[in-house]
Amino acid sequence: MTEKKTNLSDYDPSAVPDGSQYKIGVIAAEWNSNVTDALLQGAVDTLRQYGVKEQNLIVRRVPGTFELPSAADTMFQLCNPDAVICIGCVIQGDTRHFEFICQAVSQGITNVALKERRPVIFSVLTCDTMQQALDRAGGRHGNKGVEGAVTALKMVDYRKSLSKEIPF
Ligand code: DLZ
Repeated sequence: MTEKKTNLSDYDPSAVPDGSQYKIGVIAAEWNSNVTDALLQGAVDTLRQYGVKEQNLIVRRVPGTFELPSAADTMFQLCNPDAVICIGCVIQGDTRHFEFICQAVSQGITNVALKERRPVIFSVLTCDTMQQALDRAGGRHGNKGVEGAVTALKMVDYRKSLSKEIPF
């Protein structure tokens, strides 16, 4: 059976792990900041709600979505977070920038996650219109930053649960 999720902020609160021992990085692109500011707020509010301490929350901005993978990689090298949430918003325009940026960020985030063996969360909206993005940045479809924060906590918990079984 397929499940169609209509609101990105809908989740089961009882299934979200406690984040009080986790160090989480959040990197947001400046492009389309009316959208990425709302996603960033959603992510940070949710991380705080589930116990992530201020000193364990690293928030940074980069110029555009294209820069997110390299910025996440640098954050892993210099700050040693348990996970990094990448926040961006790419809107289809007149040129082919859209497809290059979407391809680079999705592949780049996957590469960093596999290299670091730590979660790198894809909180990137890839939309045809600004309205579609606003609908997913606190509008009628919820907030993709909230979804990213919940996913980060679950994925860090997943990794920690395995490291208890097999020390590495
Ligand atoms: C250049 C560009 C364009 C056209 N569109 C977007 C966009 O919709 N969203 C976004 O986050 N960034 C965009 N950028 C900027 C690129 O991500 C990047 O910052 C520049 O190409 C410099 O590497």
